[in-house]
Amino acid sequence: MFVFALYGLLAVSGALPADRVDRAVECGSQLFLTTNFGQISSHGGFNNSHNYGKNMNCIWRVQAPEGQNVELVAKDFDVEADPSCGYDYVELFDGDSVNAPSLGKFCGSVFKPISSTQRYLTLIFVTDDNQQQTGFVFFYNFTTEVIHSCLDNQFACTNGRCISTTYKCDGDDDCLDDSDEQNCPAGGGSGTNGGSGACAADEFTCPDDSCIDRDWLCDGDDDCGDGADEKVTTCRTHSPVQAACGNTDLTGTAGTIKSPNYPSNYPNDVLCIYHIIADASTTSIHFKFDNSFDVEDDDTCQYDYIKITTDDANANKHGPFCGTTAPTPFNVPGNQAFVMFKADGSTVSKGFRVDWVAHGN
Ligand SMILES: *[C@@H]1O[C@H](CO)[C@@H](O)[C@H](O)[C@H]1NC(C)=O
Ligand SMILES: *[C@@H]1O[C@H](CO)[C@@H](O)[C@H](O)[C@H]1NC(C)=O
Ligand SMILES: [Ca+2]
Repeated sequence: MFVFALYGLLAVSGALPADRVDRAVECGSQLFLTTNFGQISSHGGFNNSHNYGKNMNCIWRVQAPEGQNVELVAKDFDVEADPSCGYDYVELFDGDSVNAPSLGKFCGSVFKPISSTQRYLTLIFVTDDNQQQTGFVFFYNFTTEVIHSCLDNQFACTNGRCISTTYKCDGDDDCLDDSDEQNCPAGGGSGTNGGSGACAADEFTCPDDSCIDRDWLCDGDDDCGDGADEKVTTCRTHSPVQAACGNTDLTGTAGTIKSPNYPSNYPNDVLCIYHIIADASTTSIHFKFDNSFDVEDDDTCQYDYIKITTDDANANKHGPFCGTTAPTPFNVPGNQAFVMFKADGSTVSKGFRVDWVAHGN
């Protein structure tokens, strides 16, 4: 592990583009923080009553001595609140990179002490271009304890991980020890009707146990009220429209995704879901659309659309896109992204081509 960490540092400092060096000074650090009783603040202006910036994407990694864990305690915490932390958030990873298991996303004004379960803790701070708050100051120290308390809107997995309660009994093993799929009501666990078991077979159970028509899934409207019915993973497992394309995991460092038959017209009634899992060293994925873009136009893109997300409801949501103007290029933080294309039962168009490239640190 030690050798690996050293190698990582050398590799990073050798290949750092200039803009990344600047950004590392502004927020985050390419270096491991190794001094006990340290402090991490969201941005330099914290003490000067400046709110944090727009479109931030910072990373800090703390390294405790072998045999100790990293404990993180908030002195101040104020990050744009959202039920799924979909806009601005702190995310913690139990390891030396963002590829380690997530300990959860945090936003709002409550942050309970938490520790890693091994010597490394990775912390990212991601903000969008809307609404900035005062940010945070964390203290960290090294401890032999494992400190963990999930937030009110989180489910505590048996293995200690905290996941959004919306993932409980949704048919996917989000805890990675399947504890979120245990003790589900009868009728649940199979991927449909996982919530309360009280909804009809052609209905979807929202996290608050209300029932919505399954035709409303992935139609661009937030019918559950918390975004659960518009999540790509929900579309993948619960939508009545079968994924005719995609449904595969795309790996590597770059690729191209096209609508079916592109540049000829795509067919009616298609759902394509691609899950990009880029190489482990990836810190963001860059998306660039071909100018030749044509997806059935509508003011709200309710009929046919493409969207790209990290699948936390509204987190890092790009799209839905439709019409004849290609979306401008953008980055999605982390090494994973979902690309979803949906077409309804009428009016077909030429579609899209989008190239993605993984960027490392
Ligand atoms: C803010 O000011 C306090 C007291 O002057 C100082 O201890 C602390 O390090 C400062 N924090 C930041 C983020 O600059
Ligand atoms: C780490 O800091 C927290 C919060 O100040 C404190 O409760 C805890 O005892 C500290 N742990 C160690 C090992 O110093
Ligand atoms: Ca919907």
